[in-house]
Amino acid sequence: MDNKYTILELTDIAKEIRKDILLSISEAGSGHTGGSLGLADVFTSLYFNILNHNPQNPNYNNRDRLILSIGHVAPVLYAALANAGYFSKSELLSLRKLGTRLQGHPGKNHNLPGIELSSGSLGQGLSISVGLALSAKSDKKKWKVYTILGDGELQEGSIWEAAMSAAHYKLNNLIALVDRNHVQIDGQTNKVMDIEPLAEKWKAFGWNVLNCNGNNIAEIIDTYKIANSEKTKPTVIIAETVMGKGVPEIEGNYLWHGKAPSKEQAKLFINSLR
Ligand SMILES: Cc1ncc(C[n+]2csc(CCOP(=O)(O)OP(=O)(O)O)c2C)c(N)n1
Repeated sequence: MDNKYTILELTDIAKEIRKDILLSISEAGSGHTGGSLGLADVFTSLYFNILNHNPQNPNYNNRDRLILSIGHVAPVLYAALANAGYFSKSELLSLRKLGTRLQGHPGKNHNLPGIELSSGSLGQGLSISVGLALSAKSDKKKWKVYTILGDGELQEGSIWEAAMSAAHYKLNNLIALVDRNHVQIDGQTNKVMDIEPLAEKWKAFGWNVLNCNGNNIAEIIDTYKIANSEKTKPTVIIAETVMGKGVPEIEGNYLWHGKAPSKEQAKLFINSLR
């Protein structure tokens, strides 16, 4: 995509996405607020700067593929897609309602434009990304695969099988980002099942490892640009984020992993968005 937005404009878009996350989840009465808010800056950077995509022609062959492995943060994906113009923003209020295209986890068979993968069962997205990246390479295509992983999700063994094969096949067209918010459904990752030393693990599996502040849009964009220049290895970006980022009342609190604000709370949270 063209560099048509300034960092200030992207910051405003991220705020709008956070607002839409809070409105859609509070309307639904259930959903994953914390991780969705924490990833708003990453999704803004991807859909409004990094990805080659076209909301008017969502399935064109040479588009980059955004693979959301942690399907539970669907609200941030839906809000980013709607703000990018894939579908009307009013549809965001149908989140999790019976029979709608915006189910609690993304489903390809619901025909929502921009959805590349049905996900929600943790640990599968990286293997699928490896398959996609391999097929792009063997077809000599230029498109890339951008995968979003959770830090708690990395406790799934299947992630590491995929990591091993991505390096083996030299998939430099695969860029994964780990949402390193240090929490998961039951508490802090280092208490539930420690994943450190994380950068060393990915390096040992043959990956190019980059770090960034996942709530700083300028840094996220710069880091993806560096990742895009890698010639031989898959890249992982370990993005430090804050669960619930933007809403001071819930920042860093794992209890907001899967909790919805009431409509009254959502109004207060939207007013306090920063
Ligand atoms: C295979 C599988 N096991 C368990 C779950 C239930 N689950 C959904 S999200 C989640 C926690 C994931 O942690 P993390 O990746 O850190 O996401 P965050 O809490 O930061 O949103 C769990 C255990 C699932 N969706 N899939």
